[in-house]
Parts: sequence; C-alpha cells; structure tokens
Amino acid sequence: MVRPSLDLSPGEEQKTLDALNDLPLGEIRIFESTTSTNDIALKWASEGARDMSLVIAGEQTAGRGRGNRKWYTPPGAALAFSLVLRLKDNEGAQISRFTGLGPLAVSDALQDMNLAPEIKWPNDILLGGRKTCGILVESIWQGETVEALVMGIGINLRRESVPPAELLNFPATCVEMEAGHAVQKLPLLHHVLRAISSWRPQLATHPFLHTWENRLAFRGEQVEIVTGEQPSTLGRLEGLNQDGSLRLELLNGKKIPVTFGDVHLRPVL
Ligand code: BT5
Repeated sequence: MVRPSLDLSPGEEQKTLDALNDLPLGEIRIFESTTSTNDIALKWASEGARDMSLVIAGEQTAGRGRGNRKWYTPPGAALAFSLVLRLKDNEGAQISRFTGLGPLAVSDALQDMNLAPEIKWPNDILLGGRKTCGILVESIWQGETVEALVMGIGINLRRESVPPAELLNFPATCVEMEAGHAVQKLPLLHHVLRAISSWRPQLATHPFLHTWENRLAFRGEQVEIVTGEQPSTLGRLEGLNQDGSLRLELLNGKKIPVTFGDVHLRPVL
C-alpha cells in the first residue's frame, strides 16, 4: 500500500505514485522540498515505517553526506530519496554487504542507459571519472542489533544539480551531461528501486560480490586512502573481501582490508 502525502501538487504526486505502483514498496512520502530525506526516513523508521518505505524530495535544504558533510540537491534538478530497509532474519549476517546494494542498483540503471558507471568505493558512482551519485546508509539500532537501515541516494540529473567546483572534494557531473540528452526522473527512480529489490535477496551470493567488485573504479590501480584525521595510506586497489571491505596491497606487498566508515579514496596520478 502506498500512502500519498504532503507538499506536492496532487497531479505531480499521483504521477509519482502511478509510476512506482508495480514495485514492492511500503508507504511513500513525497516532498517538494524537505531538509534531508534521510532525516525524515530515520524518524519514520524509528516510529515503525514498514520495510521498503520511501521518502522522495524534489529539493533538500539540509542534505547530508557522511560525517555531516553537505549534499546539494537544488530544486527539481536531481533525484533524492531514502529507503527504509527493515532487516529480515537472514540479513543481519550480511549487514556490511548492504553498502554494495545501492551502488549496484544505481549502476544497473545507468548501464541500462548505455552509460559506463563505476563504483568509487564505498559509496559514490562515477560517470566519466566524476561523481554523479552519493549514497548514505545509516543504521537504527535496537539494543545490540541493527533493526533497520536507511539508504539515502542522491543522483545528479540536470546541469543545475552539479555544485560549483569550490564546494567539492572530488569532481562532479550529472547524468544528462554524460548522456548528452534529457533524462526522465521517474523511470530512473523506478529502475533503481527495482534493482534494489532484485539484488537484495542475493546479498550473500558470489554474483553479488563479484558484480560489485567488477564495477569498482581504479581496480588494479594505485590509490590513496584517507580515514578521518589519520595519515593517508597508499596502495594498489586489488578488489573486495567477502564482507565488502576493500583489499589494498601496500607498497611493501602486505595486503590490508580497508573497512567502511569515513573513508576517502582517490586515484594516485
Ligand atoms: C555522500 O557523502 O556522497 C553521500 C550523499 C548522500 C546523499 C543522499 S540524497 C538522499 C539522502 N538524504 C540525505 O540527506 N543524504 C542522502 P560523502 O561521500 O561524504 O560526500 C559528500 C561530499 O560530496 C561533499 O563534501 C561535497 O564535496 C560533495 N557533494 C555534495 N553535493 C554533491 C553533489 N550534488 N554532487 C556531487 N558531489 C557533491
């Protein structure tokens, strides 16, 4: 069941609901403008939102990246949405693989448009080497266990969605600039959501990890890893470990895992 709501004109809202009607979603909340779809979804999840409930916004005034960095979503130019994922019994053991779910789904949708997306581990999608999409996964804990995740996805669609270079820590672009033509929002959103629900039952499988690994940017290349305030680490990006952490070969030949968190990866030119 979907529940229409909030700020959008009734026509626009109905169009969105109709377009998503065949997907296995929980409820849907649509905002013309809101602070951050992740903030809305986290609150909603803690109040009991069902699995696959969705928050969509045409604009975010306080969109967030990791470490509370800003994510820019100017009006009408981008896709910004957050999905509530209530963990099923068998999913708790795969929690770290959820990091790959959004990138796989977004890259599926972009590949289908004949684009060549790459996953900049852990949470960005690049087109032509530039950031086009950022993903923020946040957890809701019940005692010692994660009860639900909120997966927030921001995809730059139109030229106006690309922030000026001085606001960025990595070059950015948008889908329309890379595709060279106009792109409709709702079919793209539909494709990403459909891909999330079809990859999700495969979290524990080899094809999931293998596809994720095959789509990594800078694979086999020298990269620099920066975690928080620590000095950076240089190494060759080998691939992924079973838990989805990155396998890095240091200059001395030692292999180390790079785990999720506030990690930044850059190519060494
Ligand atoms: C991310 O963080 O890339 C995760 C972004 C998640 C955004 C979605 S939108 C829906 C949901 N609601 C939210 O509030 N968030 C999620 P991180 O890797 O920390 O990158 C943040 C950095 O990306 C910023 O410091 C900027 O340098 C850059 N940035 C900000 N807006 C951008 C944009 N529109 N396109 C490309 N880069 C951007």
